[in-house]
Order: sequence, then structure tokens, then C-alpha cells
Amino acid sequence: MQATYLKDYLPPAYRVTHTELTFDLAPSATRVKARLHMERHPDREPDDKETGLPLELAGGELELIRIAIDGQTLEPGEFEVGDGKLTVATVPERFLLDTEVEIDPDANTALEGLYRSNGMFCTQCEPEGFRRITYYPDRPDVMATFSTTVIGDRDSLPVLLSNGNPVEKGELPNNRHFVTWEDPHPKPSYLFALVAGSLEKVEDHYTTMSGRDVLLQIWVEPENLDKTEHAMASLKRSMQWDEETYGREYDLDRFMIVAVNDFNMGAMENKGLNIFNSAAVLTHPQTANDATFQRVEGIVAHEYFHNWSGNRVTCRDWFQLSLKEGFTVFRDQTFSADVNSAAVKRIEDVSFFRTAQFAEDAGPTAHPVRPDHYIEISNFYTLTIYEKGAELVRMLRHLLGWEDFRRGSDLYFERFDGQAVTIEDFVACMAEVSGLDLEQFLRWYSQAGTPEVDAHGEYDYANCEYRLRLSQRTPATPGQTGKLPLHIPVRMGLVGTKSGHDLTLTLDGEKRGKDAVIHLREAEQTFVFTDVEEAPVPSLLRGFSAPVKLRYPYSREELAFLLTHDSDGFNRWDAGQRLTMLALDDLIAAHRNGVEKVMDVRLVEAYRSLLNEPGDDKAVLAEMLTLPSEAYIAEQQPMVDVDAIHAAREFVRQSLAWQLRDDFLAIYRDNLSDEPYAPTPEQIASRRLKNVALAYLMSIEDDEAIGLTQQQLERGANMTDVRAALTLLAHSDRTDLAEPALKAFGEKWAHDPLVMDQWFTIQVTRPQADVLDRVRFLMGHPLFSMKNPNKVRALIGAFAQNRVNFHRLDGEGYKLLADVVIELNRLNPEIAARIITPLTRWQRFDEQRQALMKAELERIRAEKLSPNVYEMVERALA
Ligand code: HT7
Ligand code: ZN
Repeated sequence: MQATYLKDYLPPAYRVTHTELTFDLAPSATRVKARLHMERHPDREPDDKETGLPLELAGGELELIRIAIDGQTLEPGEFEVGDGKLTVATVPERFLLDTEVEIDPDANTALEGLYRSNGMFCTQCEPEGFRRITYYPDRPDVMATFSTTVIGDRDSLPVLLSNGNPVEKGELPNNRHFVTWEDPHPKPSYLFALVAGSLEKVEDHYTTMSGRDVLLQIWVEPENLDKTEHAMASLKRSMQWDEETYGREYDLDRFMIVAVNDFNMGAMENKGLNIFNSAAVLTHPQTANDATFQRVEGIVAHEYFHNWSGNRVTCRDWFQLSLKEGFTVFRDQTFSADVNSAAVKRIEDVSFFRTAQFAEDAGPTAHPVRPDHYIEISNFYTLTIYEKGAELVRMLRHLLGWEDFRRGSDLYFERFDGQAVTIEDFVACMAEVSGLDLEQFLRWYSQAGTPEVDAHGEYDYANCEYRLRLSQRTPATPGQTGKLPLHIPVRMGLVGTKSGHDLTLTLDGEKRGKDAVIHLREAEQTFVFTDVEEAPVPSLLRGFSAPVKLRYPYSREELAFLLTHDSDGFNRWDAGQRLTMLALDDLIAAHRNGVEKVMDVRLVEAYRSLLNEPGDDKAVLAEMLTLPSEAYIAEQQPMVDVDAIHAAREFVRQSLAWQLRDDFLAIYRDNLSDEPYAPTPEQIASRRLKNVALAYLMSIEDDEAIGLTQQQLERGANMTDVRAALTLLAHSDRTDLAEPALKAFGEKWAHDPLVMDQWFTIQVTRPQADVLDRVRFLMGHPLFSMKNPNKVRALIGAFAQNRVNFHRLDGEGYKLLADVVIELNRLNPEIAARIITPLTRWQRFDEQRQALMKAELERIRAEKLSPNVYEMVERALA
């Protein structure tokens, strides 16, 4: 299968200035007429003036009915169809192209292009789905205005939506009707959207900063009308935040969101008509937990922010994907930090990043934030493009300071409005407004892998100097050896061991305050701080100021000191994580060597002080009390021993619970509340703290805790508390408690697909050894469907995260996943290529597991594969 290379980029031979589409909708035979106003691109000179440049349009799964140029129907022989494209050898400089195709939405299980979900027609065009709707130059640097007429059955499809504003509607013979939509903003085809179905709406209004009224609509199936309030409130908050923070105003008269059940990702930012996975938009206190409320808020914001970072200014080609995704994730992260607890948001984002993106960067599918080649671009909607891309934008914000960063962003939007541009264009705006040289910084975009920074500090009592030596190295990644040093901003402080306070930082004779950013640019660099009056403990990489692995040989005493004295909340949390990791390392070694496990008393004492002097930030306290996940611990080990990690973590959990039982109980009781549910930061923090404490107590099957958990479940105050309690019961060894609770929950919520997704997940993430049979059993449940990505994620995806069970030594976990990948490869290649990820990480395990995982990858490789799965398997086995 052929790869596409960044170095081969050429502008399109022909561009489209205006696109007219007519859809005559029918479930298995939809007719699409397209009229494209086309002209030769001024930057593409033909090699031969006589014949000009051929016209090539992308297309797949289309049945061509007719093609005409300037009204003249082309005869077979005057054009060619094959290999995913339609070619016309000679065309005029400027012309009208008419095509008519037939497509089959019902047969479209890949959920790319036009498909049906629960009887509703909907589209997903990013990255290359539009070519499954009509023949088109389906690439982001072709931007056109669109006029779309949607025709459908009046009874089954009363609602007909597309991008922009409705300009005409009317009745047609045979009980059909139509609506015509016009989108005045030029856009690439990946932002096209169409929805038709029997939907109902919730409406609101927003007045923009210049006083324009915008109609806001959320369209859902009738039974979900009571689950839209939070998304609507989140949308209005996002619109206001983007005006206040980035000066960006919405630019159409209406903004619509539609919820669909079958969707490959979270949501899609189509111009004026965002399409959302129902799991990413619907909430109700009884059906969604706090994490879902916060996720919905973040995704609504993300898609809305794309209106500028992605839609008004888009990507020149798909190699630039992080231009829109990295910047938009950075924007949504900052938004969520502003409207919730900023410290907790950063802790959550970084712990996820260090677990999942670091693993990606260290594995066989590692790639730069701007990749230089791909076989299937859908495989590159990755944590590297999204989350690492956001970290790079965050570093730019730190390097420039907020004011210059905002000026750079203003310049970028102004200069490139309505254009398709590159990452260099973005960084150049930042360099221009700040005068900074960002040449070395650009390496972050082209170099894959996580840099490792080693730090060593020495205090010179005689001269009151602190010498900090930093060195950096980025390990080789597939296809990229010889890495160059990066420009790494290290935010830091020196905490005095006597005073317990941050000391003033004097570097090169210049006073830099108590918290400063030093710039590591060389492979090795020493920073000499003068006038340091007491021996300090360094607090490095505050707020995770760069996406690197920082190693400093902290003693446990130094970490306990930072845990209480660091002025940076993020680094206080990080010191706790490092301290816990040291204890876990000893216990993992003890387990492997068959030696008795002994709990580190210093860790118990550190937790005791946290519980006894809780401070006033409950949200941060809950994070501090949360042990690193098994996945994070695994990421820190040279070779992953799933059983030792599980045993060591359980040992720490239970030891803390035994020794601090009364403190946890007090925390639980202090955070009980009768207040009606609201997704406010205060309430969320309180519920989280309460449920973290309950989880410790349930780990030792404390009788009182069992009673409290059952009460919490029966009370059913909200899904946060219910789900937490149900999970604790279902994951305990007490089958007598687990089974009736699961049964009752399953019966109560059988009508609600999103709640049933949670029910599936809770069952397949149990640590007990019978889980694999349960997964197989649940795959036969009437509500499970391989065609619904949410169900696949809830059952199979969640099982693959159940480390002790997925990595069973008999290889049955791997086999199950491989069977699913093979089936999905046929039904939905995008999902197949995502769900395969845990198998691609075989290098991290012992020889026996490696062999089992590779055997399953080979079994998949022997199938007739989609480009998506082919690329993943080839990279995994390379
Ligand atoms: N920009 C959107 C990406 C997306 C997508 C990508 C591949 C396959 C299906 C997809 N659905 C949506 C989502 C976003 O980042 O906002
Ligand atoms: Zn996005």
C-alpha cells in the first residue's frame, strides 16, 4: 500500500470556488448531484501547454451515473474511473463540472461519508470521508463556499440540516420535502455536514461581543431532550470565553449541535453544524457522572474553538493536522482550567499524558507532531498530534508570555483568515510578534520521541552557589536515529531546606524572582545560581513546563519535603507521585523475588499528614490521595511485569487503608451531602474525595465501608455516586454483593445505551480472573453490537485496559482482541486500527507474552487488510 510524503506536497491542479450539492436521500440508494465551479490553480503550471493538467478527483464506493463538463455529458473513454479516483485528461482553465452518483448509506458500516445511525442520516467527512459522498478534490487546501439542497421523506425525515443558513424550503411530490442551506464561508470538504432524521431540538440564544444574535440549537432523539442542558451551558460559556480570551467571535447566525449514537470519535467541528457522539454531549445527573459532565464541557468547547483554529484558518495538508488539533486542545485545556480547578485540570492532563503519550512515543507507532509520511491519515489522530501538539503550543505560550502569545494568535488569525496553512506559518507569527528566534523550537515538530532530561544539583556552602547541571537526550524512534538537542523551557524554583520557602533565583548576576524559566538548548548545560543563602531542594519542571521525562536523584526525604513545602501545586502532587513510585519500585522487586512485602512507613506518614491537614483544596487533595494507575507504573518500568505491578499497587492501597482507616472514614463522612446535584467544581471535588476514601476502605472489605457503599448505591443520588459504589461492589471479591448489584443496575437502565456502556465497562474491568468469560458472554448480549463504536470501546477497549486479565499468560486476552480486530477490519477499519493499539506494544513485556502478542499480530497480518490496519500491523512488526 502506498505512502504519502510531506516532501511531495504540491498545490492542487484545480480548485473549486463554489460547490452546489443536491442529496436525494434513500437508505440504500441516495443520489448525490454535484456542480463544482472549478478553475486551474494559479500556482500549478502545466508541463505541456497543449494538454494542460489532468483533472483528478478522489472518490470511493460511488456509482457514477453521469459526468458533464460545461453542460456536455462525457462519454466512456473521455474519463477514467479507478484506483480511488476519477480522471479527465483535458479540461478548460475554468469550467463547471456536473456529476451524479449513487451511494448506499445503509451499507456504510465504516461510518465515513454518509451513513445511517438509528434511522438518522449523518455524515463524517474528516479526514477523507467526503470522497465517499461525491467525486471531489478532497483535500483541505481546496476551500469553497457550499450550497446544499437536502431532499427527504416528509414523515421519516422531518428535519433536514446542513452547514450555514437555511435559505429555501418546500414541498415535493411523493410526500417528499427539501431544504436548501448556504454556507458563505469557504471551507474544505472535510467540514461538510448533513443530518436528516426525526429529531427534536432545544434552543437558546447568544449575543456576541459585537451585539449579533446567534441561534443555538441542540438536536437529539426525543427521549434525550432532558440531557442537553449542560452542553448548552457549556457552549455559551465557550463562546464567551473565546471572545474574552482570544477576541474570537462566532460568524454565522446559527450554531447547531446534533447527537448521534454511531460515531467513530468524540465529535466533529463541521462549520455551523457540529456532529457529536451522543456520549460526548448528553448528560443528566442520573445517567452521567462528574467525569462525563467535565468531558462534555471540554469537547463542546473544543469543537466550538475549532471554528477559528481549524475552520476559518485550516491546514494546508494532513501533515499539518496538529496545527488545528494541538492549538485547539491547548485552547480547550485552558478553558477547562479557567472554569474549573486549574491545578486539578493540569494534574489530570499531565498524568494522562505521561501515561499514554509517553507510551506512544516509546512504541513502534511513534511519530513526530508533524509526521513526514503516512499510509492512512486516520491513523494519525493520535495523542502525539493532539496532546503533545498542545504541549508545544503551551511551551510557546510560556516562552512568549501571554501578551505576546495573544498578539501572535491575533496575527495568525488575521493574516491567514480563509486560508489553508502550515505549522511554520503559525510559529512564524509567534516569532514575528515576540522577536524570539524559534528555529530550534521548530525541531519539536519534526523530531519524535520523548526527551529525557537528567538533572544534578550541588550546593556550594562556601560560595553560596547552587550548580544545576542539565543534560538532554532523545532516544531513537522508528525511522529516526540521530536526534538533535531541543529548546526546553524548564520552569523551576529552589526551595530552602531551612526556611521551607522559595529562594530568590540569581542567574548570571540577574535576579530572576522566585520562580523562573531557564532555557536548556544544548545537550548539556550548567546553570550557576548565586547568592543562594541556604541549601535548597530544586523544584524542577514546574507545571510540567515541557513534555520531557525529568530524572533527578531525589531522596525520599527530599520528596517528602517538597510534598509539603513546594509552592507549586503541580510539583507538590508530583513529589507525592515520585515518593509513591519509589515505594512501589521496592514492592515490585520484592514481589518478583518472592520476598515479603514491607510497606514504607514514610509513605504512610506522608498520607497521614495529607489526611490530617487537608488544606482547603479538596480537588487537589483527592488527586494527591490517588495512587498512580497500573498503566502509569508500567510506563516507568524497564520491563512490564503486570502481576507484580498489580500486587504491589494493591499492597500499597490496602496498607494505607488498614493504617489510616479512621482518617479515610472521617473524610468520607465529612463529604456526604444532601445538596441537589450540580456539576460545580466544589461539588465535584467533594464527591471525588469521598469516593477516593471509600475506595481505600473497600480495598480491605471493611464491613462498615461495605454498608456505606450499599447505602450510596441504593440512595441513587446521582450517577457519580452510583457508579462509584457499583464499581466498588462489582470489583470486590464478594460475588454475593457484586452480582445482585450488577443485575439490578442492568435491568433498571436497559433502555439507556449510554448507561449500559458504563455497565459493560464496569464488568470487564474487574480484576477477578473470570473476566474473559464475561467479556465473551457480554459480546452476545442483545445490546452489544460490533457496529457501534461506543459499545466496542465500552466492552473490548475497556477489557484491553484491564491489565492483569488482558495480559493473561495463556494468551486468550490477546486472541480475543485479535478476533475483534479481524472482524472490525471488515466493518469499521478506523475503529479496528485504534482498538489494536495494546497489541502493538509487545516490546514492553516478557518473552512469553511478546511471543503471544506477535503471534496474534501475525494472524491479523495474514488477513486481507484495510490500509488502516495494515499500516498499524506493519509498524508494530517492523
Ligand atoms: N477534528 C475531529 C476529528 C474527527 C475524526 C477523525 C477521524 C475519524 C473520525 C473523526 N471524527 C472526528 C475531531 C476533533 O478533533 O475535534
Ligand atoms: Zn479537534
